[in-house]
Parts: sequence; C-alpha cells; structure tokens
Amino acid sequence: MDNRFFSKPLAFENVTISDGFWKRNMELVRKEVIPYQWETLNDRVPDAAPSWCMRNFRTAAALQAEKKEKGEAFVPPKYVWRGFEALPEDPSNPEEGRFYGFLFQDSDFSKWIEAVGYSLSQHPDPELEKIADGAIDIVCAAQMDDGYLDTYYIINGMDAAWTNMRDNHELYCFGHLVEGAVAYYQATGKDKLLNAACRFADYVDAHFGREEGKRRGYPGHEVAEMALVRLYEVTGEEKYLKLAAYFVNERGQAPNYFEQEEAVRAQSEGRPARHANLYYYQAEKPVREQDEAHGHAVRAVYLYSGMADVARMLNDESLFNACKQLWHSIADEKLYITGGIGGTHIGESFSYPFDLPNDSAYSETCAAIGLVFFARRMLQISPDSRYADVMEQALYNTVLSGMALDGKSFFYVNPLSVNPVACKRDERLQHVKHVRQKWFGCACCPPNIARLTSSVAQYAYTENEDTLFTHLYTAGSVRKQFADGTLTMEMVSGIPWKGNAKAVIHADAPVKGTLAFRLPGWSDQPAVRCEGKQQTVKNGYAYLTGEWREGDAVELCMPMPVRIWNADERVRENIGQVAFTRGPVTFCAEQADNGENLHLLRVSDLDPAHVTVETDETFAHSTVRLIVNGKRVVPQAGGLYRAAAAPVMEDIRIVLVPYYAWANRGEGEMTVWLRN
Ligand code: FUB
Ligand code: ZN
Repeated sequence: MDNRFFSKPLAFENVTISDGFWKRNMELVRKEVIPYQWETLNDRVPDAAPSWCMRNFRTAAALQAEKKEKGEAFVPPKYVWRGFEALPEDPSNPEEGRFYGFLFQDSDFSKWIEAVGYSLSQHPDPELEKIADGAIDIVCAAQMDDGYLDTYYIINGMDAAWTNMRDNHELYCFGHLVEGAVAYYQATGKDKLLNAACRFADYVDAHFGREEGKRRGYPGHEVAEMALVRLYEVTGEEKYLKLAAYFVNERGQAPNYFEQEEAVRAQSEGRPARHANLYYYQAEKPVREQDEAHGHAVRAVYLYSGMADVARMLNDESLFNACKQLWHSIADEKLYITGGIGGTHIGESFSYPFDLPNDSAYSETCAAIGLVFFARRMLQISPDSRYADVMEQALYNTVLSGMALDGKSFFYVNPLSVNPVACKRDERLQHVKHVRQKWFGCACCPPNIARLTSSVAQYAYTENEDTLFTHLYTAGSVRKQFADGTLTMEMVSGIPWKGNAKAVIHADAPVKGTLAFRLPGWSDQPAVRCEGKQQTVKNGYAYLTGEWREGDAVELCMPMPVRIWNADERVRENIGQVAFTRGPVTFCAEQADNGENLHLLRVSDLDPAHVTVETDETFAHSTVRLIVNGKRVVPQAGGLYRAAAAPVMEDIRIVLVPYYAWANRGEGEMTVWLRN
C-alpha cells in the first residue's frame, strides 16, 4: 500500500458547510431532529414509542449514588434475563429501578451526543450545550468505579456481564459511547465524557485480548473497532489501536468464541447448546478469509469500516485486500441502485449475490450509513473515485430517504417499490412501511441520520500532509495547513442538480501543495480547468500541484446527463425494467404524479436525450424532476385470465422525482424500476 496517499478527515474547525443542499439538511437536524430526539430520549413525545434511554441512565446513576452513600460493596439486583426488549407491564406506570427498552438503548444517547457535537462545531448553541452537559453528567454518574458503563447490566446485575457478547451489545454500546465522546470533545474541548469513555476503554482493554487471564471475545455487533481507532487518534494511546486490531483479528478464529460462550450458557442453564448462524455476525471465519459480504448488513459494514481503519493505521496490506474483496462483493453484487444494502429482512441481512428484491428490500437506513463509513475509509487508504461514487450514491439516496423533508419522521427500511395495500395486508411485507414513522422502539436509524448528516463535512474532504482531497462537492470553505503555509478553499457547487463546481483559493502568501478533485463516475468527460498548475489524473481524481496564490481558481465542469440503467441479468427482479439517475440522484415514480397502478407504466423511449429535466418546486426545497416518454397499459375486461394479445396502451409522460423525496406527499405507490 502506498501510504503517501493515506488521508484523514479535516478537523471540524477547518471545514464549514455554508450553503446549498447539505446545509439545509444539517439545519433540519439541528432545528428538528436533535431537539426532538432529546424529547424522545426522555420519553416526552406522546405518540412515539418510549426510548427509556435517559431513564435507564438515571436509574443506573441512582444505584451508583446509593452505593457511594452507603459505602458498602455494590450488590446489584439478581440478573434476570428479560429478552431483547424489556417493556413494563403497564407502560404508563413503569416500575422504579428497572431497565426498560432494547438492551442497546444506551447507544441512543451516544449517537445523539455525537450529532450534538457535530452540530455545535458548525453552529455554537449555548442552550443545547447546557442540555448536553447535563445529559453527560447523568451518563457519567452511571459509570461504575472500574469504568464499566452499560446500564442494562448495571441495573440487571453484573453477574451476567460479558456472558453473551454475541447478542447483548455491550461492546456496541461501548463503541457508540466512544464515538459520541470523541465528537463532543472535538467540538467543545470538554473532556468529561471522553474521560468516561477512556475509563471504559481501559476496562475493556484490561479484560479482552489474547493475554493470559483475558477473555478472547469480540463484539457481537461491531462498531467498537472503528471507535477505538478514533479514540487512538484523539488520545494517542496506542493500547486503543492494539485493542481495535485485536477485535478485528480475533473475529472468527477457531475455536469460535461465540460458540464457546453459548456452550457455557447452555451448561449453566442445563440445556443443549443452540446453533447460531455465525455468518450473521461475520464470525464464521477470520476476517482476512471472508470474501463475501454476509449477515446483518449494519454489523457487516461497521466491521469492514473498522478493518479499513486498522489496515490504514497499521499499513496492513492483507487486511486491506480483504476489505477490497468485501467491497467488491457489495458494490458489484449486492448494492441497490439507491445505494442501499441488505436484500432480506430475515436477520436484516445481505442476501445472496444479485438477490435485490424491490418491494421486500430491507435496505436499512443504518446500513447505508455504514456503507458511507466504509467507503470513506477505503478512500482514506486509496483515493479511487469508485469508492466516492458509492459513498455519494448512498448519501443522496437511501440515507436521505431515511428522513422526511421536514425532519419529523423516519424510515428504517427503504424499499424500492411500494404498494400501500400490500404493505398493509401482506404479512411478508410487515417490515416495510409506506409512510415514515415518528420514532421506533428500536430507534437505531434516526440518530444515525442525525450524526451522519451533521458531519457530512468529514466525508466531503480528507487531507494528508501535502494533498487536500475533495470527495463530495458541498458548498463551503476548507482550511488546509501545508508545509509552508495555510490556504482556504471556498467551494461553490450546484450539485446535486447542476454539474458545476468552482474552488477559489485564499492565501496570504503563496502555498505549495496539491489539490485533488474527484471526477464523479456519473459525469461523462468531466473537465478541470486551472491556470498554471500541473495536472495529473489517477483513479478518478484530478491532482493539481503547484504554488497556490490568492484568487487562484479551479473550475470543474461535470456534465450531468440523465442515465437510464438496466440491471445485470442475474438480478431477476429487474429484468425488462429500467431505472433513472442523474448525477448522484436516483429517481422514482410516485402515485402523486402518475396515478395509481404504477406497474402498468412502460418506458417507451430509452434515449436519455429525450428525457426532459425540469426544475421542480413541488417540495419544500427546489429539486429536479424528469419527464419520460412512456405508455400506460389499459386494463381490459375478460376475467382473471384471458387469451393473450398485445397490450392496449396509451401514451403518457411519466414524471420521476428524487428517490430521497418519496413519501412526502401522503400515502401512495412508488417504484424506482419501471418496465420498458
Ligand atoms: O442491533 C442494534 C441495531 O438495531 C442494528 O444496527 C440495527 O440493524 C438494529 O437491529
Ligand atoms: Zn437502523
């Protein structure tokens, strides 16, 4: 691996997203999602499923306080297995001193505080910071003296801690706590939560590893791997990187830890050991031998992100090769045209190659978010525009589709075809909602959207010593310190609607360095114009090297034609159908524009030049819609079955809107793929 190309995101204070598409989404998160989420974390939203999250932290904090006050050895209540989600018998009257909710409910706080950190870094808000500090006080008060911090076990009894690493999410909650703590520290400089996270990390480090006396476990739901790398980057403590590498390398080794753990549980409960599908946990074999993306999609891409982080930090080529193979498995065989992943709701998982059903897709919002994490980490090792293309595809389509345009409701599952009647009546589609929900009992997705949207700058740009990489064209400004000085790059961009961008340089004195700009795969013949700099193109990035002076400008002209796609013939669902994209945006047909029975529509003209591109003011912000020449099959009388004949068709114009904007105009059908 050529580590001269390795890069990392810029410090928060060096990037500002000032205008345009992403600023609107960040403002939605700041004004709507973060305050709303705080209300849900405190169970104050009348019609939404209670979170129980802050209540659990308060309960755990009270236990710690009691222990300190009485000065006696802490004896938590006897552990009682309550299943994956603990609910009170009478929801209006929960019992004091009990844990409620999903056993990973703590992570709701952690994702919230992470989003708060990013938001504060772009938009200081003393009121919000005060609320966040108060929440941090409660969370830290729940921490045990030895650093352990997971309210499920603190409340239910520590005797069962770490006995089910496969399913019980302790290291998942740990990982999210670390991510939240790092973001809040980087944004505010306040280290109370970071110190708590370090104490927990030290505890985990003392208990897990190959050394004598330690457990050889690893996370059942990954995230701790990438979180630990971040903790290492911010603290410089090498033990955190080593722990991340241990978790990655130990996974799937024989004898299998999850099987051993289950055998112990089975013995103590006097029952036979139960078989578990290790593929679901990406633990069927060591990660370097894994060559197909398997199992729970969010877990998988979180793991791959951690693998890429460790590969970069340790310059580990064989690990990076495994990442490349897994990337190929996703991008070439298991990726929806919306940037979503996870073809089956069974286990919220990847299906087999080319199995990409549209109406029963799982395509969890969190999984698309994890894919963005993975893509950015691959870019950090190897700036290749194919990674950035997928990152952008996931961001502009499935990630954004996860949130309503007013920021007030959310999708967990992101289907590519919806018939509301089927969603209501077909039990096989129980997981598919045709309207966004205010909240979820298992509320993993909304806080994940909040943290990603408010940190989009971390995906738009990365840097190394002598190069500033632009991966996404978001309007704003970036400050970069080169060896001989600092420059600021002001970016204006019309993306995602117009294929133009312009970067203007500000520098007090000439600065030597390289600016690298991604040439998106959706553009044919993108051109980069800049006076007096040496230009080379490598792996879809244009590198401009030279001495940068005040007023220098780089103009990017990236033609953005409409593209009409067929899927690989092995995608059985999509045979005889086409989908439309323009720039990073995937389009869909909705009932609101095309009437009901979208399955009767036919695209009759496959020439992209005949598609009309119009500015559309239908939604709360200006978008683009496509008008396509088509036909509609006219239903005929003759019973359920009749003698075959050429279909009777009428000419129509099919209207397509951005996929991310679907289901913002009431109930209705939607489809991304249209017959032709
Ligand atoms: O298990 C924690 C989170 O809940 C996962 O990441 C999501 O897929 C959902 O199952
Ligand atoms: Zn989710």
